[in-house]
Amino acid sequence: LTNQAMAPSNSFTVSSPNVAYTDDTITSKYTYRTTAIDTSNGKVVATPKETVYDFKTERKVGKVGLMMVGWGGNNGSTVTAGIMANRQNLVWDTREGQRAANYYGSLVMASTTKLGVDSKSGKDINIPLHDAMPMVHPNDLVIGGWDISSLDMAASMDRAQVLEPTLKQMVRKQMSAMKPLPSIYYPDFIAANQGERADNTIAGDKACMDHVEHLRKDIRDFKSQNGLDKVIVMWTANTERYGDLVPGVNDTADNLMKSIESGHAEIAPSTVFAVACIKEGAPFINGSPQNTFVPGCIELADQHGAFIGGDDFKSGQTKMKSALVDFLINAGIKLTSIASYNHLGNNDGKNLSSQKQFRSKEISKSNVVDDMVAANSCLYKEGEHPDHTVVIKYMPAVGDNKRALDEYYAEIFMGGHQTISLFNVCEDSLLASPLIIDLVVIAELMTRIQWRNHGEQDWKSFHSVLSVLSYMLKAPMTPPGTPVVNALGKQRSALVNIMRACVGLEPENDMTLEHKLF
Ligand code: NAI
Ligand code: DG6
Repeated sequence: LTNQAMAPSNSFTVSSPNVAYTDDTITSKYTYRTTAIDTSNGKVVATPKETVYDFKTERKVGKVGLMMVGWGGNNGSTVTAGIMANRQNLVWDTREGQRAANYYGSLVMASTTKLGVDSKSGKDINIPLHDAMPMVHPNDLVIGGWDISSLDMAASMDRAQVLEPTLKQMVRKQMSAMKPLPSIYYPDFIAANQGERADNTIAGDKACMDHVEHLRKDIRDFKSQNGLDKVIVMWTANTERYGDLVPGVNDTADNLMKSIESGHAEIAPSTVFAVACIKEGAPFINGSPQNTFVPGCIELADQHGAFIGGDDFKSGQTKMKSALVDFLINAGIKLTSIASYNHLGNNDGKNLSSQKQFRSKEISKSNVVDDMVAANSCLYKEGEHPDHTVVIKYMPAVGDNKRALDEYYAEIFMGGHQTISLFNVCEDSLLASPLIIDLVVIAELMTRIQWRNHGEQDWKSFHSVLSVLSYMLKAPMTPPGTPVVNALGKQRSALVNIMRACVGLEPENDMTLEHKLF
């Protein structure tokens, strides 16, 4: 091991006795500093604590495939066309002038992070997040997937009504050559109004092992046909209803597998996909709100050391909420109610006009401020919580241009009130597509990182449940028994600082003492 090799794909090297580069790996010895609190004896005693870890990252990214469930939907077709446009550096005419392909909205591709301070000028040096570690470039993703609708991707993109006609024309030929694989369809799980598009289905209307095996073979075939090193699978299909959690049915990995074998009616298509991916070792991410990851599924992932992540893309209204509420409560302002209305006219909105599917979305949109409220005992008594309501209405005329209206009502100094009103209009799928990219890029990265307690022999992977994906998800799943963090800033810091630890750098702490102590 040396500490001075530079891989061409990396934008910087770390010069430190704690970091070693080989052609294949980056290894860091990292001291994780936390504060342990002891409240016994009626006192609160804070003690600095240090844990030393080693991290090892494989530098070779390899050839990566992205398979989307619901490929022919608005998100699936938009992200596919977007990646093609980027790959070819396309420029197209719009009524507002020319537009060029970009990755705006992607944390990985369009945001930067402070690497450090230039020792000569004292200025911050910022790098694209994508350069913080070796990551797959989205332009290099090989894309495929499944849909219960047989439309090819060009027709799907037309149906979605998201992209400019001039752009669609430029990718039409390639898109028309892409056809979704048939998928499993259990009508009870999505709205009845979706039935008319289900013309591309695998026989059978409830879970069975044949379905698991069929999907596993689809993944293997996609991998071998395209010479891929790995495949990441993303659920961007319709929101399903919640599955009932039934003891003996989906509470343990064994019971879940038995329930699939016996065709139990409470096993959702998304759970069957998750099981197939877990068995195939393909990371599976749920971009919709339903409880795909029943306890038995999480246990199965853990048993197989397979990565899972979810739930529900955090694109617009909720992303604003998880930033704004964090700001308000951390500013000492007592938020007392949030009213969130939205209406949209795309197929997602049509599916959500059905009560059971709406309920899944209502749950994922409603829990996003809990941790911020619970953390501030100056403002909120134990168990006290702001009122929070979520309304979604289907309004066909506005298509994918979702309207989100939010009113935040807060109590300020001496009984006064502050009302903040937001009106957010945007193409829903243009916000969700970059999140799909981020989720894939980061999930892939996590497949190449290992850790161990310093001094131990054996390397391990991160926990199966990838909570590091939280920034992109409305209802972030965390390893069982661990806290959920919803605050957007904290989610970003966790992600960026884990990347820094993997290359042996301290967390970015924003103290900037070098500019204060001289
Ligand atoms: P969409 O309705 O346009 O696309 C969903 C696709 O899934 C459809 O093409 C449908 O035929 C297909 N499908 C349904 N069941 C399937 C199955 N069992 N197997 C394979 N394909 C299946 O919806 P859109 O707008 O693309 O959104 C997708 C999901 O992402 C929805 O659950 C939505 O709630 C969620 N989401 C979307 C966000 C956004 O901003 N667009 C943000 C957060 C979540
Ligand atoms: C309307 O709420 C439909 C939903 O699918 C949302 O568009 C989607 O979940 C995005 O929600 P948010 O709160 O992240 O903008």
